Amino acid sequence: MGVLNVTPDSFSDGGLWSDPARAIRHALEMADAGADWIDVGGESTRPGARPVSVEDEMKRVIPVIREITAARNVRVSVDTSKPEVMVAAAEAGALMINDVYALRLPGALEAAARLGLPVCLMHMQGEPRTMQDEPRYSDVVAEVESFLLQRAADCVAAGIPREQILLDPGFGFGKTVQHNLELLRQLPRLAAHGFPVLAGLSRKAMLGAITGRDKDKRLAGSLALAMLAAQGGVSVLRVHDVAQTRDVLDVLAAVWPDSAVTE
Ligand code: 7PJ
Repeated sequence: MGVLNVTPDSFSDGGLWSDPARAIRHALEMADAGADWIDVGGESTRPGARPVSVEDEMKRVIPVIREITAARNVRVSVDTSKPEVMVAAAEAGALMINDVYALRLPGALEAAARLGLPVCLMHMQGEPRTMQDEPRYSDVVAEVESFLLQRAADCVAAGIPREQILLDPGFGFGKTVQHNLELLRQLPRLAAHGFPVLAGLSRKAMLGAITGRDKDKRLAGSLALAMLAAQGGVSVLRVHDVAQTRDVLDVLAAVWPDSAVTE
């Protein structure tokens, strides 16, 4: 899954693709490089980021989704928490809802269920503005797991079929480096529940902490994490560097044919 942030202030490619024509070109490059999904987001979830209005988020993402789906045979997911944006994105051709709030905002669960699209439920402790201030868990893996399973049960109760639900531990969302590493080590446990697991590790701050490198120099670290996550049973990798990640997965699939990431 290739990341397309159509925002002025995202984690690692902030502002780069905020011009729609450039954003679309970048999305098509990622599709040609082997992305099965393009994840289009119009609201930054970076620590400290400001909220965006429904209107502004729509203006950013809807034309881009429309153009990507018209130009290439690639599936688009929409990275949003707002029910209005979910509905408009689906109408524009989006085929999955990726929500860092796991459909907890008012109306989001009902909107997603009505649309009948697959949903990715992500764990986040707190909210983006303050989530990295002092993340605390008594058992991070158990807490993330039980939150995600409860949200999945809520989705099923709302009418979303089990097969349409993906789980994501939310690396970097209200977590210290140690929390992230523990979640990474325990991915097989999360994957054991039968829901496909999605992981976003690409260029994240934990790599800055581990390697000491700035965001634009985290490719090797990101690829190492992609390999580890794939071996941990992840089904979808949300990444910035699609071609290079493809190579990693091709190598992994050659060595261990059964471990191939499916999307
Ligand atoms: C994630 C996401 C993630 C899911 C972002 C960044 C931050 N959605 N949106 N999982 N991260 N599902 O790309 O660094 O990890 S925005």
